[in-house]
Amino acid sequence: MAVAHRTCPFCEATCGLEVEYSNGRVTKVRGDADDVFSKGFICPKGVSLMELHDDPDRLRTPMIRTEDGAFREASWEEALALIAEKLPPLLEAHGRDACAVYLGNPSAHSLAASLYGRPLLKAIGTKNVYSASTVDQYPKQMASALMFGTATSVPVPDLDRTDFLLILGANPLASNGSLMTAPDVRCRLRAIRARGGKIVVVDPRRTRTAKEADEHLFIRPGTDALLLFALANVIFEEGLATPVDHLAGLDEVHELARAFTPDAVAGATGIDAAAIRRLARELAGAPAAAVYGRIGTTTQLFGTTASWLVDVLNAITGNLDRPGGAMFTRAAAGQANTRGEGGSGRGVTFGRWSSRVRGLGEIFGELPVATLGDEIETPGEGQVRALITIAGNPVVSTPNAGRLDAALASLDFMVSVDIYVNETTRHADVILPAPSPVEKPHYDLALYMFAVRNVANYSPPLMDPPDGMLHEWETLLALTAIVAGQGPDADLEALDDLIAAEVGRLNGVEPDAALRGPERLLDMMLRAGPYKLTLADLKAAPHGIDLGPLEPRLPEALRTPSGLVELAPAQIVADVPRLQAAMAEHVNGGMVLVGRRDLRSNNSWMHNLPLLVSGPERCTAWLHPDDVARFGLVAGDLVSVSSRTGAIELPFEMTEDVMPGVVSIPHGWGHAVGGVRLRVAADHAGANSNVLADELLLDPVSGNAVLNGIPVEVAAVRQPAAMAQSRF
Ligand SMILES: Nc1nc2c(c(=O)[nH]1)N[C@H]1C(S)=C(S)[C@@H](COP(=O)(O)OP(=O)(O)OC[C@H]3O[C@@H](n4cnc5c(=O)[nH]c(N)nc54)[C@H](O)[C@@H]3O)O[C@H]1N2
Ligand SMILES: Nc1nc2c(c(=O)[nH]1)N[C@H]1C(S)=C(S)[C@@H](COP(=O)(O)OP(=O)(O)OC[C@H]3O[C@@H](n4cnc5c(=O)[nH]c(N)nc54)[C@H](O)[C@@H]3O)O[C@H]1N2
Ligand code: SF4
Ligand SMILES: [Mo]
Repeated sequence: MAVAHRTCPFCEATCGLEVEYSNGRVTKVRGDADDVFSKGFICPKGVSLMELHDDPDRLRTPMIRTEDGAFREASWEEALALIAEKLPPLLEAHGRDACAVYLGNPSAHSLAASLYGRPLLKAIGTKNVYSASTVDQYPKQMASALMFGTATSVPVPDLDRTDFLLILGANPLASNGSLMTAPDVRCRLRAIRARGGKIVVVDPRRTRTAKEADEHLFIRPGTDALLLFALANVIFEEGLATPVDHLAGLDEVHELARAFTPDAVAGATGIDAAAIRRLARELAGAPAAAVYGRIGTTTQLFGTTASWLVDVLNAITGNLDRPGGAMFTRAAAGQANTRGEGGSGRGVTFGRWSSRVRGLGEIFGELPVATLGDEIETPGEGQVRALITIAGNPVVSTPNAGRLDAALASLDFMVSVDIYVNETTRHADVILPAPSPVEKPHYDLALYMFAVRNVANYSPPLMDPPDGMLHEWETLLALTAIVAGQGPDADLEALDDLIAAEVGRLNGVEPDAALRGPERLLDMMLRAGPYKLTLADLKAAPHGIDLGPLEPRLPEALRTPSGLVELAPAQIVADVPRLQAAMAEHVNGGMVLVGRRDLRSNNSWMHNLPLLVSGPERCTAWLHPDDVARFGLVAGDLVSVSSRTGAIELPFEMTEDVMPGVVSIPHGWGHAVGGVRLRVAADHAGANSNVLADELLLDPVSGNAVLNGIPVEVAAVRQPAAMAQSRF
């Protein structure tokens, strides 16, 4: 038996795991007590690494779809040869845009995708690049890029030193934190209160995080921007503003905030004006405070505007870039705002091209995934006819799931790099599997850019992939060679050398000839990074390297052309009239849908692991008792929830933890569809909530999908066995 220490790849918390293994099996997983960042913390998903490694449904060989729609196992040679036979002629005949790519969430946790995804996209040369980022955090990254100059210049709450934390639309006790890499959030939150600080949570649900907080405010979904503007209004009007240095546009923001008085927003938000005034004074008066918003504030109608206002508040209360406030991480590798001189830069440009059917603007090189179905279904020049998915399950994760499901079935050719035959990959002609997490190298290139401490931790593979299986980075290289017309037997080492040379050139360092693959690239990025680390340094520190608490970085961290924090970016300011109109519309009494995460889920893909999926059914609709009564629901009923795009039926739970007028359903379920190979998940199928998400509802600034605050109809569906009387 051997023991090794490695970083958990399943969520953004980057916990250290202690893994026991022998003969190709993982025999025990526990938290690594010596990990410099997580100090022994682990959650049930980390433990389930063992079950994932063993899962008989996890693919070990490529799969090819046969005439009758079933899959058969194939060799790597055969699978790659088939792709080389089908894909290049399609590109030749219909142009590069005919092939779309969708990158899913695990790509952000994967060295292979982080380092070898870009070369593949470049080789395809398509503008049809999609990812989970447009059903997630792009509004925050867009606002940050406009204000601070790069997509990864996202201020994170300095959890370990703050005295006042205002959390909107995030439930880190279930999600373990996002755009805030912080293992063991509960412990860090408790420490805030233990040192006399205060936590306020704003959420249409009373979440586990809200229950840990000093105060919870219910908010009508989609109205955070109104609340945040009203907080700014009070801070300005009462003379409480203590703005940080290096700001441009302060007067403009002050002017814009005038309309959003607490009284003006109270109706729409459902939060009374006195509570807003008090919150503003507390926020402005705390020695150090941080405002933090996540999924509930990004995946909604005002995603970019709300994300922007979070940092407007941090800036005008003097908390941007100060210890205990919202600070900029300084990652050891790959972060754009650590490169070059600093202090100013080129900034970012959006909308460099647009989607063909709906004319939606490009954002960070991608198009909004909410329009992928349009691009597949609409005939004409540039129609998408082929799709490559990499670690993604858009049929469950993206809006109007029913339509996208049908659209995928109409493709001429589809390749998935994935570990399961699931709701999405069942449409693929070829599925190329990836090794298990313990068979891969791991380094959280992206997530360390948003960590609440500066840390770095590298995990080499513990064991080799099964015989003949390519490493995921080799698979991406093989696909790159194929779309570049080099055929299925290209010299991948030569291609990797080219990529290494390019990464070396960009970083101003020479590749280490003793290394190859992702290790060679990561080593160069570390050496070029702000701490001048090497891969060897990280290998010598299996519990990670602590690079210290966050330090003030302004103005050095800025990459805006002006060299200032752009407090009033034109693209966002232009959206304010729409917000003002929404303030007047308010509360129509209709039901709206919001999501919900559970500690033992991971979006759509960990429901095949018994340890995580067992227990009471979790895919239920939460309804407030007033709504239960209003819709005449009794125990044993199912509830039907419908929207413009579709309808689902599922069990309901009556709870005062959700506000009236709001129904909460978790995403990531709906596994009872033909052709998937998810034998455990099939018994806990649940319903796919994204059947209800409307692909036409977007945050117009970023193109990000609206997944929270979707108008729906709710009705009782009486079951034959239902009791006449409620058990509540
Ligand atoms: N209604 C609603 N919808 C949502 C959300 C919401 O809050 N509400 N959240 C959104 C968010 S934040 C996100 S990030 C997206 C997620 O959207 P997706 O990324 O599309 O969905 P996941 O469920 O994360 O799917 C991950 C896929 O990766 C595969 N996989 C796992 N590990 C590996 C690996 O090592 N290699 C490879 N190649 N594949 C692997 C899994 O089998 C699965 O197919 O969903 C979004 N959708
Ligand atoms: N266990 C588990 N952990 C995960 C994931 C998972 O699926 N399961 N997914 C991972 C991923 S990909 C991500 S992006 C992160 C997300 O991390 P979080 O953002 O912390 O995710 P959620 O737990 O969905 O919390 C979002 C909260 O927003 C609330 N909300 C909905 N609408 C609104 C609104 O209009 N305003 C406000 N103020 N609140 C609203 C919801 O009720 C919910 O409590 O989690 C990651 N971690
Ligand atoms: S919190 Fe996230 S990183 Fe930590 S063990 Fe759980 S899934 Fe893994
Ligand atoms: Mo996400």
